[in-house]
Formats: sequence, structure tokens, C-alpha cells
Amino acid sequence: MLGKTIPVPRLECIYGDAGCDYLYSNSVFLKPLTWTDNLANLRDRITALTGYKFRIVIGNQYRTGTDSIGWHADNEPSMGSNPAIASLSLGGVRKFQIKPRNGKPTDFWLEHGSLLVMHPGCQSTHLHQVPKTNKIVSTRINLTFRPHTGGER
Ligand SMILES: O=C(O)CCC(=O)C(=O)O
Repeated sequence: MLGKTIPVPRLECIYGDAGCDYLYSNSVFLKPLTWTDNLANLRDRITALTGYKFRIVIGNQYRTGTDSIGWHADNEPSMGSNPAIASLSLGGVRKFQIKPRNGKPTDFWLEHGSLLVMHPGCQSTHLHQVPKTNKIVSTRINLTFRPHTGGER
């Protein structure tokens, strides 16, 4: 992380094609590990389902209800304009909220095995988050499969 440790309220990792480095919030730098067979298999199955190609996957682990991700759009330039993002949820159920930039949120309860697809354009018009909760929740893992414009093919 550019020589600095920046705490995020969840655990994070990245896998992907060589050279597809990822910088977000102008401060958190992630360097992809090589695709594992299982992750590459999931990537290819999701591409077959959606028609979208992916070059990186970011993993988030929400250990307890205190772990979260705040309102944001996934609009980092390294994904190109209007990225399609496919989000696979595993483990505990958490509330996912999405809202137009100046609008009211809609809630989804993302269950184990659910695949949420944010189609091109969504990141320009909408924000999303997984809020903290006081409820007892099981650990959840989320995998977001994303495009990338750089790196080696
Ligand atoms: O955990 C989720 O469902 C959302 C993850 C997310 O918004 C992100 O990785 O940018």
C-alpha cells in the first residue's frame, strides 16, 4: 500500500492477470496474486453466464457485523469506462444497499451463492454499500469479478 498501512473495516485480497494492479480511493494499492484454479473456474463460469470478461477479482471478508464497506461506486480508471462487475456472495447473509447518486436506497439480502451483476453504466449512476449491523451475523465472503484495462494478456 505505497509504504503505508491504511486500515479498512474488512479483510481484502486481489487475484488476477499479471500487471493488473489496482488503486482505489487514491490510497489503497492492491497487487494481484495469480489466479487459483478455483477462482479461474468461477471467473469462466460467470463469464459464460453473463457474457462479460473479467481480469481481476477482489475478495472481501466481513468477519463480523462490524466489518463493512461504505457508500461508493466502483469507478476506478483502471477498469475502463462503464465496467460490468459481477459480485458473488458466500457464507453469511448481509444487507447490500444500492441507490441512485441522489436517491433512496434499495435493500437486497445477498444469500450464500447469490450473484449480483452491476451492468455497464451502474457505477456512473449509482452508489452501493454493505453497512455495519448490530445483529449477530456469520462471516461473509464477497468476490467481485472486474475488468481491467492494463497488465498482460
Ligand atoms: O460485499 C459486497 O457485496 C460489496 C463489495 C463492494 O462493494 C466492493 O468490493 O467494492
